[in-house]
Amino acid sequence: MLRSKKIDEGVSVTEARQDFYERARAASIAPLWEVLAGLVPATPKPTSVPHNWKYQDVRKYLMEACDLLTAEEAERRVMVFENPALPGQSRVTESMYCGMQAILPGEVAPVHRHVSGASRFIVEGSNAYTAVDGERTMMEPGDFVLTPSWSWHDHGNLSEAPMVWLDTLDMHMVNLFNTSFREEAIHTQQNYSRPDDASISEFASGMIPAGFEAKHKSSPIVNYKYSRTHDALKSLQSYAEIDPHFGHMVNFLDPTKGDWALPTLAAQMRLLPKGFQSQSHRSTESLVLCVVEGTGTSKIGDTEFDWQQGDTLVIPSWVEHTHIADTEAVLFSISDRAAQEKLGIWREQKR
Ligand code: 1HN
Repeated sequence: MLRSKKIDEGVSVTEARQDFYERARAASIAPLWEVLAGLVPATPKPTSVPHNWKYQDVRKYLMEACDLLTAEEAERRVMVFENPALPGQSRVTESMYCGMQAILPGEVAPVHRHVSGASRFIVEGSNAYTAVDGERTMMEPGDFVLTPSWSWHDHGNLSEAPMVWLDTLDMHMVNLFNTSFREEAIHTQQNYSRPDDASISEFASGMIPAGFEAKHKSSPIVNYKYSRTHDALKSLQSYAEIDPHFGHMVNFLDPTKGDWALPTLAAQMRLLPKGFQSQSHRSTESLVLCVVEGTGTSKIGDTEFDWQQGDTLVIPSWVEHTHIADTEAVLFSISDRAAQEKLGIWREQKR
């Protein structure tokens, strides 16, 4: 038998049905057929919209915040990227949180930890550090730094200039499940139990310490240094066939497990040669891009966004996009793909 009706057509409302719905609702019971099409859309229907936060605008607000309060007062002096379609929710998309944090010379952002896992992507400055569970790393532009779930972390700036980075956290996923815990340390700074960048020496060169046992689901590497990432991209560019959708791209992985560096967030870095135009792509991940080097234009859905160093773009789920590089460009990206893959729900479509 052929079906006589499609889900999207809905069900007509009669007086008797309406009366029934109202009585049921009063008992906290509701008819599924009134909401089914919206609950289970045929394709993703994000509320969030594509956007580009121009770094020069963001920086002005950050520097104004620096005049108004200290990093310690704020705990973290961050200006949050709020999707224009989701104001007041601290969401860059439905599932992702992003913001830019500034720390001035001599300031500290005190030690705390939370269930939500985080990453930093350095945009401006040098010689400021993050310390994670007893290991300190000095950060430079392009570095990708992890503060895994429940790891103690604090930041400090030993330089003469502000440092600015992009924070990405998975707290909207954590809060969906109501699994958030948070703790503040008594002191503002940690004792260092290992040499600076010990995890780079021990885990980022194709070997791991014998007998290593993973303590958590994230990579043990604290800082994926841009000098190494850039090297990898340049090596690929020198001989490898370019991917028509992604350019030359590397994935930031946990070398002890082969999975993404964080269990919920997937980070990548791509190099787009001058004049490169990517073929159209979409996937179910919410993707945030940050421009490391170069200039170009991205068409995201129907909107074109010109970008330059420090700009942060967001591509909601299932929105088709292409990138054009006017100069050689390097783009960092971070998304909820790692969580989606673990749930078996990630999809992509290449054109
Ligand atoms: C946090 O701990 C940091 O450690 C940055 O730098 C942003 C946003 C919400 C909750 C915790 C950080 C954050 C955050």
